[in-house]
Amino acid sequence: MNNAEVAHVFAEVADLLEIKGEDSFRVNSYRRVARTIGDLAADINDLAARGELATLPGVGKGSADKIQQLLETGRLPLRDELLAEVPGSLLQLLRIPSVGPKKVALLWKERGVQSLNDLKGAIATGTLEGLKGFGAKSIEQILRGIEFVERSAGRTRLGDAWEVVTRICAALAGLKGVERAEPAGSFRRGRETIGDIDLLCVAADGEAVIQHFAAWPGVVQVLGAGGTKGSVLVELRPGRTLQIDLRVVPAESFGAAWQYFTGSKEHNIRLRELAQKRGWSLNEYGLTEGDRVIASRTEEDIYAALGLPWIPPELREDRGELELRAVPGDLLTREHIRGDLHMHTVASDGHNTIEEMAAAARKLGYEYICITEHSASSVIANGLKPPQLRQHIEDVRAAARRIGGITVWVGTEVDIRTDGTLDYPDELLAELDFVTASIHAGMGPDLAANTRRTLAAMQNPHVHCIGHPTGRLINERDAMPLDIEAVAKEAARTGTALEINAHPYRLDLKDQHARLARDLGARIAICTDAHATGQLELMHFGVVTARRAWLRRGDVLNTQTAKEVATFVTAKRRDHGRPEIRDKG
Ligand code: DGT
Ligand code: CA
Ligand code: CA
Ligand code: ZN
Repeated sequence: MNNAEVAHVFAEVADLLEIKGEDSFRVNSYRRVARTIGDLAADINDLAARGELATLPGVGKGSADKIQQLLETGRLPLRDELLAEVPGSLLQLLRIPSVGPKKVALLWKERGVQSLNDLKGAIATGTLEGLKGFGAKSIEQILRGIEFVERSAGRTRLGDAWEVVTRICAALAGLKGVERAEPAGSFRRGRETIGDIDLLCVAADGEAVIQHFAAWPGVVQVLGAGGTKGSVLVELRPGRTLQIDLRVVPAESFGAAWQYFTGSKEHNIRLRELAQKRGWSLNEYGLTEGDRVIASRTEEDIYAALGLPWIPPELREDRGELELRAVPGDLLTREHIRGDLHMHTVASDGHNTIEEMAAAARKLGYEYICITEHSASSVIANGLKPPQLRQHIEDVRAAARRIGGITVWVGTEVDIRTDGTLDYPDELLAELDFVTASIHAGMGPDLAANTRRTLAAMQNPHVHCIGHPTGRLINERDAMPLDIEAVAKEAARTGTALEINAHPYRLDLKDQHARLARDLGARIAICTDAHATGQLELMHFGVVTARRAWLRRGDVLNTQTAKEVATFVTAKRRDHGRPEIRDKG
């Protein structure tokens, strides 16, 4: 089992215990273990082999034994015992954003609800009437939540698919007689969620490759396995499968197949129209005129024959890319990124020290990082009260002097309160090198209120970036309603950056919003929000999202040098005070 799978089992146990009604201390200890393992950079199996499980924060002897047992047997007896008492189908209900274990327990114990379908039935027949916490407003919210769950069902987050796809492609490429193995489809285009995975490979013996593919250890079901095509389900975590299709194609038409199966369908339709205008046809075997093959070996050949530059997969969504005469040479790449401006350490809810984060960032080739702990309102995230922040500033500055080869700044991820004010006074914010302001609580359904709150934060001269602006959690929680246009314009006016939070559960701003924000003049910062050293590598997903937004190097704040970022910070402090103050001056 990998880290994510182990974390999932512990999180599920916590949910089951809470639904059952166990005391919150016990529930939280399982939840803490789940979180620690989920954020871990090292492989849990390695730690277990070295007998170091109990050294992890929040992991005592008892939990260490349970992890060990889970790794050895793939089972946790406590989970099985709980599932004998609490219907497992209740866990579906937890996917509804406004429903937590306490509400699930009420629904189950008071109204006999055991599944999502039961809940829909109970709402339709009015059975929930009189149940505490289920008034008309709350039921409306639950109905919206059910609609959201059904909408996101079956789609897998890009980050969750990443590891399995990378592993399987590497395994295929290593097989004898396999020339290459590549992902296509929405995965290659970097969409935030993936319906199924489409893989292509060139191989001497197609049938042998498909047989290998079907016998891969992660496969839980073989849907089909022939001479040129195989289709399987792999288990991402207990109860969650992902379909992977593998096609073996001839080397001479690999480019045509890769182009076709990368999509998007809309992009392909437009491309086929261009071919048809010339009297040609285009399909997964090639671009042809009658029996004559015009292009098929590489994607570049196909696009060139149609008078187009090779279009990067992230752009293939029929959003104007077929009108491009040339793809911008400075379309953002991971190599352009010089630093990361949003990360946490053990000082709030992170798992590594300042030194460890800095060393990991230096290894990635970064020139600078900024440590941004949570503020006091984020109690569960162990946010810092003002005196603690003052001490923390000293700590980071001292660490920065010890660490060579990278600039280490001290900042904060300050909470934007409901009224738009911030969690720290301006004098304290003024001491920081970079301030990200985020909404973590009270994300209401009111667009005007959410927008006002965000604009107010940007009007503070000490706020340099808005973190995860819409607050969504992909497949878990919808974005809060927000006037992106107004936010982007104010960001441009005040010299405030907007974040693309690179965590694959967030990707917030999303691609289309980031593109709009840039078009309206806003600067974008792409940051990982890392809570552990390994998560600094999530930058990749932020860059993919930025490419889908057509962002270029100059659009992104953290492609700039440390000196230029510092200039961005001082420019805002100088030019964009609170409007009422500036207007008087
Ligand atoms: P997904 O799996 O829902 O996240 O999205 P895709 O884009 O991976 O779609 P999928 O798996 O159904 O098909 C993979 C690619 O194959 C798709 O992006 C384009 C191509 N394709 C599939 N069906 C058609 C079609 O009817 N016409 C054309 N032109 N291309 C198609
Ligand atoms: Ca697909
Ligand atoms: Ca497919
Ligand atoms: Zn954060």
